[in-house]
Amino acid sequence: MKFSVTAIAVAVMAANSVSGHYIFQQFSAGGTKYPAWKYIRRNTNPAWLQNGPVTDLSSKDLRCNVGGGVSNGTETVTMKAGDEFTFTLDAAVYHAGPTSLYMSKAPGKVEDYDGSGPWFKIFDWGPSGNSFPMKGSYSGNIPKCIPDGEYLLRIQQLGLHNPGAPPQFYISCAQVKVTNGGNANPSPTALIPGAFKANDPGYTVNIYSGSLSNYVVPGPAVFKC
Ligand SMILES: [Cu+2]
Repeated sequence: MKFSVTAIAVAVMAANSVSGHYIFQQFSAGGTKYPAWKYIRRNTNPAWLQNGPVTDLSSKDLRCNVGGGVSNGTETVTMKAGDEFTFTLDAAVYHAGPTSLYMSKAPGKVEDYDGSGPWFKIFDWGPSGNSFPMKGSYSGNIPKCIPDGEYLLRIQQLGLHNPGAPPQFYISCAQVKVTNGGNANPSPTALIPGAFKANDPGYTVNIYSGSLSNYVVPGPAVFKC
C-alpha cells in the first residue's frame, strides 16, 4: 500500500514537470481570437519545455523567447493604431509577479526582424495591494500616436515567486503591422538584453516580505501618447 502511494506521487510529479509553467500562445485582434501561434512566434524548445521560462538576463532569448529571433512561419496581423489586442495563455499565470507590454519597430518587415533595436514599454500590470493580477489573458491597445510600420509586440510576465532563485521571464512576441498611426517618437527605450538588471529592486524584491506599495516594475518607464 505504501509503495503504490509513492508511485502515484512520482507519477503526479512527472505529470507536473511536463505541464508546468504557462505561455502566451494565442493572439486576438479586432475582436477575433486567432489560432495559437498564428501571429505569435513559437519558441524552439522541445514540447515538454514549451511553456518554460527564460532566466538568463544576458540572453537574446529575453526578447521573444528561445529561438524567437526569427519569424519561423509566424504571420503578421494588420491593426489600426488604438485597436485592442489580447494575449491568451495555455494556462492562467500562477507565479506572482508583474506583467508588461513592449513594442519595437522593425527597420523593414517584422518577419525579418530579430528584436535587436530599441524597445518601448506601453503598459504595466503592477501589484494592487500586495498581490499581482494573475489572469488567463491580458489585453492592451496599440498606442494611437506611434508611426505606421511593422512591430514586434511583446508581452512579459515576471515570476517573482521564488525569492533567492532567479526570477522567471515568461515571454512571447506577436508580429503586428500598424496602420492609421501618428508621428510620435516613443521614449524612453531600452535594449533587450540590457533592460533588466540583476540589482534592479523590482527584480530582487522578496514579494512575501513587507509592503509592495513602492514596487516599481522593471524596465523603462511606460510610454504614453
Ligand atoms: Cu513555473
